[in-house]
Amino acid sequence: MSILYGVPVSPFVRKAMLAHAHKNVPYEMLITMPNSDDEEFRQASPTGKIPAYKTDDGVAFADSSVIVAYLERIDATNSLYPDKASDYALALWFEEWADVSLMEAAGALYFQRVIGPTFFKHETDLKRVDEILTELIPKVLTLLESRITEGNWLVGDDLSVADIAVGSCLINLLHADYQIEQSRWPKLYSYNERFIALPIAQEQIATEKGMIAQANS
Ligand SMILES: N[C@@H](CCC(=O)N[C@@H](CS)C(=O)NCC(=O)O)C(=O)O
Repeated sequence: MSILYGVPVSPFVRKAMLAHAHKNVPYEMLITMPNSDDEEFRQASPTGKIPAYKTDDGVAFADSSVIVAYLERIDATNSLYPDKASDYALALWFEEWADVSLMEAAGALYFQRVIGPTFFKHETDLKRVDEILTELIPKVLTLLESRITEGNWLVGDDLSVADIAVGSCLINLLHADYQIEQSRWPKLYSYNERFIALPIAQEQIATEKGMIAQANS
């Protein structure tokens, strides 16, 4: 069976887990911290970043986008990539933007409020949180609001890699107790509700909440 290296509370590992769950592809999770010097993990991830992966035929690599693309090639059911070329491009754009820009804002808040205090015993930097809340987050949420169209999901009516990547960032906000203002970002508010209600998201959130509660106890 394939091996996923990482920890579920990492947003990029979460993205890989959500893709496996959506596509019903089984895997074994090997709990691995970023920068672990485990040899097999480093074979897969020379930079030490999580997630990393080893396929059931023994090929190792890292990066959530690579892992999701690999999954699609081994099992095309519940496809995460739209067929139409322009929709495919749009989905990849959302994924890239979420992994970089949305993650920069949502990940910063999640680190300050959850990951730092829970797993590294860092104190929350309230000045930094203020900057994140007043500058970083409104900018990305306003952009996202402007890109949400009529369909159920970000690119049309089917869930795609765009939703898996953006949704992974929205789960950061949920853990960090950030409420999306309905009056300011109405389309995003509804989109977030829809994503969080998905059974795959609910299951992922429950797993992560369990880990966070255990680390805090
Ligand atoms: N582009 C990578 C980013 C992975 C990433 O930055 N992972 C973080 C954990 S959420 C990490 O391992 N950080 C450790 C480091 O940068 O040294 C992906 O999509 O997998």
